[in-house]
Amino acid sequence: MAARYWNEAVETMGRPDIEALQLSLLRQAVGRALTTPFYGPRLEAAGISGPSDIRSLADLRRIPFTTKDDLRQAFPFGMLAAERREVVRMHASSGTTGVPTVIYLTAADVERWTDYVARSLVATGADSSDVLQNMMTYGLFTGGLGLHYGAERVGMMVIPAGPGNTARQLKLMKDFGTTTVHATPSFMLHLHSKMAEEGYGLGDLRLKRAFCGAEPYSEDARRKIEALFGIEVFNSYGLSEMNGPGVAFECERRDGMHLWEDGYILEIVDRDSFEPVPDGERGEIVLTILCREAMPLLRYRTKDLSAVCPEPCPCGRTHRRIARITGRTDDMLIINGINVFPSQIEEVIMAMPEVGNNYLILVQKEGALDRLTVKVEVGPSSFADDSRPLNALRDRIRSRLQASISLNPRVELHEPGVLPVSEGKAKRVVDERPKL
Ligand code: DLL
Repeated sequence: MAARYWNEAVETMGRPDIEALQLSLLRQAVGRALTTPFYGPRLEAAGISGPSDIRSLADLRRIPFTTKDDLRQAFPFGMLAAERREVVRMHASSGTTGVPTVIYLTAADVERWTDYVARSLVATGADSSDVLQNMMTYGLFTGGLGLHYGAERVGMMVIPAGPGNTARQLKLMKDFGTTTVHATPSFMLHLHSKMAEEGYGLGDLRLKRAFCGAEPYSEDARRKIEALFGIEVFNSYGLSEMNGPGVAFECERRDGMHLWEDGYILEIVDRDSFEPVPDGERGEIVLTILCREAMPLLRYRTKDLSAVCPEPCPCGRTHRRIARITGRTDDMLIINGINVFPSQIEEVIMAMPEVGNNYLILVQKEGALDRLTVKVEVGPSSFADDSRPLNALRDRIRSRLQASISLNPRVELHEPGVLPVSEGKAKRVVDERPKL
């Protein structure tokens, strides 16, 4: 197979060159981080007061980890390393509470991100002859704009469809000869389940490939989507803290995701001891973004579990591959691609005096999509003969939850004592979706 590159020199760099580049970029990143209210005192406390204190890549381990909670503490500008007037874009993702995780980018940062995405897409075999339908959300979520810019850079014709609305998606696919889609894997399965009903057959489509990510899925799910549509599915990993999509992407081999090591330093650490694990062993992904001017993030604990694929990739790219993500070390739920922390739901519910102390979060599959139900106990007086106040309360809970988590849950109200009370630590989340 003739490997095609976007930037061959960078993508096939030898390991010593990658490491030398990482060291020099890490020094710059540390220099920038030191100027921020969050990292300044933290790095000083770790004995790092200037870039020259980083003498080798091994010194990375002197830097303390950064967590999502740190991002929350630093909200809104505690990690900003650029002048406000240099910032051209922000994105945000859910935090563990109502405080979101915010990321800032300068024009040069957007440019670099665009480059990581462009090279990822070319690695899948995509080129300017392709029509890309982007079914990810445009907005604060990074899946829409992030991939869009990279695809345009490659010269693909981009249809900025956004998510949902299967009938319109299928019509766009047919009318414009979409060859490539970007979607969550669950939406791909949902789309297929609606095709016949909407009057479309595979013969109406010119689809060749899909970029799927933003939520966990199994190898079986990949094969299923490939078989149903007769296409190739490429796994794509990213997180808003590290820009978004374009952190790691599968090449034409579809066997692990190349993580762009000129942009990120990858560590995989034991989930309990935080010591590095050998290649091939699973642990938590820890990432350092090397070049983001507006907002450095050093040794960010992603909470995602993966492993380094130890073998070099036959495609010729030297940037190491990570294996499919098999889970998280925290309780973050990903529901139809949207990140939700149970604590966000609790915060909304507990702020409503009509609501009792017991609640349950239920996540199920409904067809190909995820379904969130929040069961809430309310005071006995709410269950009077007149059901109108109850309905109003249900609507109020639903709309407050929707405002907080950007999902429209089903809300069930129950009389006190109906929901199970667990002994010891309350089990608030029941996730009935099939495991990976
Ligand atoms: O989901 C960015 C993205 C957009 C990635 C489009 C890929 C495609 P966040 O909303 O910040 O950003 O969520 C990041 O989603 O920490 C993982 O837990 C999960 N995740 C992302 N990609 C994958 C994947 C975007 N391919 C969080 N497999 C991450 C499994 C994934 N989980």
